[in-house]
Amino acid sequence: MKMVFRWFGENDDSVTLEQIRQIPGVTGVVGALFDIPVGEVWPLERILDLKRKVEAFGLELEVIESVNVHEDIKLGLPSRDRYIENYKETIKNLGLAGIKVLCYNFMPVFDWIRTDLSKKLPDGSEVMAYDDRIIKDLDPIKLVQEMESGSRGYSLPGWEPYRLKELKRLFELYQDMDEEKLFDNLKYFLENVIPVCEKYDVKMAIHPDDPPWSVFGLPRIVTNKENLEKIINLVDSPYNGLTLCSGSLGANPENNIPELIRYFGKKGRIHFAHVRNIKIVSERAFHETSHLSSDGSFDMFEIMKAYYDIGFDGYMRPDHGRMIWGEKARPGYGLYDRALGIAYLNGLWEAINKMRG
Ligand SMILES: [Mn+2]
Repeated sequence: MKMVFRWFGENDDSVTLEQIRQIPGVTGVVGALFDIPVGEVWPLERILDLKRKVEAFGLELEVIESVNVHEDIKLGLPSRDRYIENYKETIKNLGLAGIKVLCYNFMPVFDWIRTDLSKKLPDGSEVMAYDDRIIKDLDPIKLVQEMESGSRGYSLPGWEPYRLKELKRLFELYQDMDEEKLFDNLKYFLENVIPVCEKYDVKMAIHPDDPPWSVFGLPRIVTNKENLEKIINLVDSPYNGLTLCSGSLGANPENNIPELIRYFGKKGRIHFAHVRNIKIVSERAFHETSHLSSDGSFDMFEIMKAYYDIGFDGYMRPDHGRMIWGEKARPGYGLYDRALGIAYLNGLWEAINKMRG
């Protein structure tokens, strides 16, 4: 297991590489080029430039999160071929730069969704929360405005302005889209890009939908065991793999996270692990928590044990953290609570390792 930490770059992150390198056990960062418009090629020189910056602090850059997939690809429009060609070029450049894993998602229109970016917990810490009852009565445009006003001035990954300015048009385009058609479009995408991944040794790792159910009537397919199985079989290659995000999949209590880790881990298809806890408060309502088992709904010991038992040698990162100790940062992505999460996960790992002897 290689412990890594998500970093948004020197212009858009309150956390510095200097700080990240001081978190015990962290070997690298998860990065991206956030200024390149979706659908455009990531130039090799820009990727190398980012890599050099990261390596100057003794850290590795081997995981990218995310290269966003253009809506025309998800929609299966004729224009998708041009964007897929660009995506293939980006994969090639990432491979030439030594990137090993590419995390992406296939969620229509929206990326991850929360109804509250700074819910206050009894101890004064702030977390992100989701409640389906709020979503049901909400105009998507209103949600976008709330996400923007709650982001403390940082761009939120997945909520880039380009994606949202055409909201109305996108909803119309998705009107006739069902899960089956979305699967077909993912298959077409993967059939085209996986051969390039194999050639340049870059593993695709699809991130689950967050939350793992339909929102605003839009189809979502990266949601449960059955669908994950279907996805890895769309193109049967070790390069067609998963980012197993416990907090996303686990929002549906029917998803047994340790079981999913063991099942897909044994198939060699988990390339990237997002490990975090959430507290499910009622059906389709949850808030984020510290990583500690007793603070949330998951048994983090069982989750880490599952990774240990499958001999997981991929990349792992803590996922969202709480906002604590007065820190001002992008919601979910402060330094303090994610660093605490890493210390805790590393502690579990060491204990399991010594226990297993
Ligand atoms: Mn995640």
